[in-house]
Amino acid sequence: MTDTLTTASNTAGIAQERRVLTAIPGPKSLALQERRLAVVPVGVSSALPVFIERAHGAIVVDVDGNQFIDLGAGIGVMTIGHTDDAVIAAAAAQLGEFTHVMFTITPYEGYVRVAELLAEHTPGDFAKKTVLLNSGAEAVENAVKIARKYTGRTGVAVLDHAYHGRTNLTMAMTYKAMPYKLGFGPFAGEVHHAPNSYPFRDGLSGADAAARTIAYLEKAVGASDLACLVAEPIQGEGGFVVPADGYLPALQEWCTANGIVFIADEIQSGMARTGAYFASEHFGVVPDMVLSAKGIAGGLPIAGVTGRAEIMDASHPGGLGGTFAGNPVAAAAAIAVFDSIESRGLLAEAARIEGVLRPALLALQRKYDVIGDVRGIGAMLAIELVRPGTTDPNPAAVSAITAYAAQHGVLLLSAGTWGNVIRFLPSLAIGDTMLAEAIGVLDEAFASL
Ligand code: PLZ
Repeated sequence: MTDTLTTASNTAGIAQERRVLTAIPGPKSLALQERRLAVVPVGVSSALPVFIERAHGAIVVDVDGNQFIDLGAGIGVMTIGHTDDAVIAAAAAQLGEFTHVMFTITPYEGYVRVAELLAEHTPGDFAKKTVLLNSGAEAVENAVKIARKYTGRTGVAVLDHAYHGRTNLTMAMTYKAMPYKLGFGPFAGEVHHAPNSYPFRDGLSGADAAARTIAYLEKAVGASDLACLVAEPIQGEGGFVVPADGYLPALQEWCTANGIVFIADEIQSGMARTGAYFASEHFGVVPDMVLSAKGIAGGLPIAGVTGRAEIMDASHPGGLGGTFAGNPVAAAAAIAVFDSIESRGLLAEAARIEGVLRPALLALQRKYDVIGDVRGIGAMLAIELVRPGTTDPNPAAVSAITAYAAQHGVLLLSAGTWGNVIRFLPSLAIGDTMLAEAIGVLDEAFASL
């Protein structure tokens, strides 16, 4: 794949190259940051206060003209690349037709088409239905709501190190207190946190880790009180934690045996990121419900809960909805994203990226003993940093590496319960040359530690 992209948009002139022209942040960003601090609360902080003006492909350009190689894609949203022609064209065409009528007043085809595409591309060949929402957290909320209605039970099981959102229920479902929960309670009840599978830290086989999860839930809650178990097939904010083989199938089997709805939160891991439409496929699980958001619409806000028709139909008419939910412009963009994944063979691009990035990360691990683990699938890879010779988390090294990278024109995201993970989730449009260049900067960053 070449590093030259063409586009119909006014971002056509953005060369797919790294360019550092000023100190980072530059003077214009600093001035904007000052305005921002006066009117935006400190609770909404930014990992890197450089203000973005334009973006294309895998490059974001700041107001000072600096060009960054984007290895985070806005946390896995810009999966098919920034300002993608097909997405722009589809959204623009819809903008000129109508932007809102509200599906629960008068419906439109785009919503139905997105539901058809999700039914087709989520795991499982049974009848499925989809409700569309605006955000990942809202999808999680609705999945729980539907599972409760279907089962007539209240309990919600989640896994340690999970992230499910920032609303009241999803804060309760999220593991990490700081920054997501501290002082923001009381939280929704009936949420139960069970141990997960974290091979690097627990050393357990999938079967043993699942036995531990299940034993906890049976003892502390009781299977018959659980409406659903919500799990990220690969934990996102938790640090791209890939469960041991057999862990997820064992959980699913237990859920099925006990009438518990098995829900895959694929908000970060889904939509082609791992080289499959949904990461569940890599683990051989077919969830009762799959949640999607982030990468589904090229940056426009839309999210979906897709599940077995009989579960999804448990809600009475009028029980599900929302003003902007399934917005027609976002739906048009989502259809263009699905089309692009097919017509451009983007699932294979995730494998190509893994083919370049994984060996490079493993080589860095051999060189720098601060890298304790290299893991992930497709274009969802991570390194976990430790104090050399131990598994003690090393968040200071992550801060130093991400700061060095930013100074040198590479946007890198951290993750993990201890903030000691660097995650790589670039756009599938990133070329090999830019990947290699970013790896070069990463190598320099580790050398500078
Ligand atoms: N479930 C698995 O990854 C969003 C949030 C970053 P929303 N993750 C990034 C932040 O600091 O807010 C996420 C996720 C998984 C749910 C969500 C929530 O999705 O669209 O942010 O609500």
